[in-house]
Amino acid sequence: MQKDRFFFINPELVYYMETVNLITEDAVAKVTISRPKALNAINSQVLDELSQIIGQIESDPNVRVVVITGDGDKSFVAGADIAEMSKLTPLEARNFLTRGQRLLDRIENLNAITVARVNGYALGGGLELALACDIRIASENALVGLPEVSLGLIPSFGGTQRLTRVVGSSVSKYLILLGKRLKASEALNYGILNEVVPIGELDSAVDKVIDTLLNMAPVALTAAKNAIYMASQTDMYSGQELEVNYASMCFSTDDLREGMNAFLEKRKAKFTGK
Ligand code: DAK
Repeated sequence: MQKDRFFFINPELVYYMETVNLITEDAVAKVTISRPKALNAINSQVLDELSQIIGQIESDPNVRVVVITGDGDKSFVAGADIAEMSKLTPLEARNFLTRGQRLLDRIENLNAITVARVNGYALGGGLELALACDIRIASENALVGLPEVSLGLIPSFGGTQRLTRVVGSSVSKYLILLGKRLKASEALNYGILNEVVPIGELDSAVDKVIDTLLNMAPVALTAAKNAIYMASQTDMYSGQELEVNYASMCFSTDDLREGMNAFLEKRKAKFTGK
């Protein structure tokens, strides 16, 4: 496929860059990281292009679900690019690190719900990217881990923080300090992955998740996502206060009336996002 940069609209928005592309159709944006020869490892070009693509998604209020995946059926993202990193000076590394952390923060804080379609290796920065997503659906051939200490490094795109929030410090230390690479089924048991399916069923599993999300009330979805995010940022009292505020705000939406009326009238709700 040609990899020039261009937009075209109708019926889809397609944005092809050299290493990352975006296809937006209706309310769903699909982002693919594409450096198959390096198993989709993240170099500074990927960081730049992914950042532009995420900017595109941030500015499109119609996008409700974002799927992030890697090109091919072998690798989601095999980490930050080791060949490039091996030549970085401390200052260059700091710049790379800061841009990577900020980008993953932006992905974590998108209003849309994000789904990592983990189609193979998700190591180092690859797992960190998946951990910044809301939901992780993986194929059985996925292998996940944060093996940075084996390279003389530590996870630096937020991995020490996000993995610990998902699995707790005991398991996080066990995985990071031993540089463990987990099979998909093991990662599923730890709760790092949410679903694992045969590779041939990955797209239908992701589609099912997308359909379910698109059938939920949009305002409630974003409110729930933000409230859950704040659970790791604040104390119990403030978190609950925020939860009450979000919940009361839902009572001002047409969608709440529609959802409750639909239940009482024994029909499927039709949400409008208002
Ligand atoms: N970077 C660059 N190239 C990679 C790569 C990576 N992370 N992973 C794989 N490749 C390349 C291989 O070099 C090989 O290239 P050629 O030799 O063909 O040119 C090609 O992809 C195919 O890889 P293999 O031949 O090794 O394929 P296998 O199926 O045998 O093995 C593997 C796949 C994923 C198990 C293996 O490639 C592997 O172990 N890769 C490294 C995985 C890894 O350690 N990932 C963590 C990287 S560290 C920071 C910011 C962020 C980070 C760090 C610092 N700051 C700036 C401070 C993040 C760090 C990381 O992510």
